[in-house]
Amino acid sequence: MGMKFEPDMLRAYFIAGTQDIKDKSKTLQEVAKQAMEAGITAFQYREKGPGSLSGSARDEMAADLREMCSDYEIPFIVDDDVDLAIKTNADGVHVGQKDERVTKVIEQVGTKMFVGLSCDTKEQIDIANHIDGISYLGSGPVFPTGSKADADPVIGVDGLAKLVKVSQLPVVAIGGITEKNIVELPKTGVTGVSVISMIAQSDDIFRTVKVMNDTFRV
Ligand code: TZP
Ligand code: MG
Repeated sequence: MGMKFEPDMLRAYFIAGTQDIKDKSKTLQEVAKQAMEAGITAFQYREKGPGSLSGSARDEMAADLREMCSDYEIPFIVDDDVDLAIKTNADGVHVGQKDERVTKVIEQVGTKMFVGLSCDTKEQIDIANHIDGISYLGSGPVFPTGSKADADPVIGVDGLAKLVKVSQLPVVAIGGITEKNIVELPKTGVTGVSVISMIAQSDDIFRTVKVMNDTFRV
């Protein structure tokens, strides 16, 4: 049994895989460790797309990051891979609409870890509201993103606010969030933000994570 889900975990949520570290003088472990030192509230391992690891290299990376999350007492969440989540004893697993079916994932691991689901339409949220075993929703992309080649259309700040109204679960915003535009998000009712490049490409991870935490601290 992993860490129990708390909405606070969504405040400063860092998502990353090897492909997101563009400055190859740094490793993902180094960037993740700095982000943890700086106070991220959750980490999701998302090894996907060009430049990502596979096989045993991926398993070893996952094991490293899992251990670091335990040390820093933040949840380790695996994107779209129930087997890897089980292997690493993850605290959570996150799936999208095009990934493994969320009801199947809940059946497989719902007693052992929490489950997050990406929803970017009201219809998807209506369905999620009626599924027992989902802990939080991720909604976006709020702004244009360069981190996901097959990202769905941008929903904007107003679109996000409409989704939060419909959701019975806490919502974390995703997609194109920066230190500039993050100020537009608390008014939508989201619990926090999940980001890739804002941290992975930051010139000062401590400042960046502080902005995230300060924006959403209750
Ligand atoms: N899902 C929707 S947008 C996105 C994902 C995984 C990428 C977010 O990356 P960034 O760099 O924070 O825009
Ligand atoms: Mg996915």
